[in-house]
Amino acid sequence: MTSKTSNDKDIIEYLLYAERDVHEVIKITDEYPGLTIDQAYELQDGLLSRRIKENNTKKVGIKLGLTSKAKQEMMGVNDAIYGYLHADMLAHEWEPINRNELIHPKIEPEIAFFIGEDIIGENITEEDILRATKYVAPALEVIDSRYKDFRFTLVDVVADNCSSAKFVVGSKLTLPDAVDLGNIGMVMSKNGQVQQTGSSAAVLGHPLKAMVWAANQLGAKGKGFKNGDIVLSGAMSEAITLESGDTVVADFDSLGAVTVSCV
Ligand code: OOG
Ligand code: MG
Repeated sequence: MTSKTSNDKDIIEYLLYAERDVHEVIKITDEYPGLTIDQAYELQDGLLSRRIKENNTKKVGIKLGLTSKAKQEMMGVNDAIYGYLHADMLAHEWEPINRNELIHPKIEPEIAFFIGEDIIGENITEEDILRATKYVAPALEVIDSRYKDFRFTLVDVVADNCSSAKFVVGSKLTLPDAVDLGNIGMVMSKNGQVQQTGSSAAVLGHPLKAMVWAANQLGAKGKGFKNGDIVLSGAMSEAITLESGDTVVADFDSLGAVTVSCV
């Protein structure tokens, strides 16, 4: 039997190379059914330090996931999840994403928060988040679970950095108190056809609630949102598939639109 430490190393390499070599892998809980959610976050930490070294990149923000009740029910969980965004995941509206670099990408509409001061601690409130938010902006997140058929348990997805792959932020920045953040409608189209509609109310009832949840989870570990971070607050609708030749537009009330294309 191998020690916990060498298992951790094996799992981290397994997920790192799945991403690098663009191939899907069997979910880790098939081999390690006893893993806990705390261990999954430790694996995520280990994976991200390795990823930063390997890709010569750095942390630029945080993403929240499973913030909608519908998605939580689908997975049989009561909790959202969080992962990290790296500089090499940042994509641009003017530069198509390369389908060859991804396994089976899906795309989802989100509100991005630009954090202007550190929020590290516990008992963080919505007011604290609002005060620390410089701007909000429309965003699209490309998720690309490294697991076969995009199927996983909560432990699997947390260890896999919550399926993070790419993200694009629209260029229009809005002051957070200039809009009703809890009630922003959104229409997402692919190649000119409407695919999903949604509302920011789908994000734990209000995106600020999701932000508070994450800040306090991080705070309990001595971490938090940092000045300069971009935080993706969670999908406002179901994700849709992204294939070569697709152009996806998410158009948000008050915040404007953001576009991604894929070659
Ligand atoms: C997990 C990541 C979910 C979101 O916004 O809910 C996520 C997944 O569904 O692969 O990023
Ligand atoms: Mg997401």
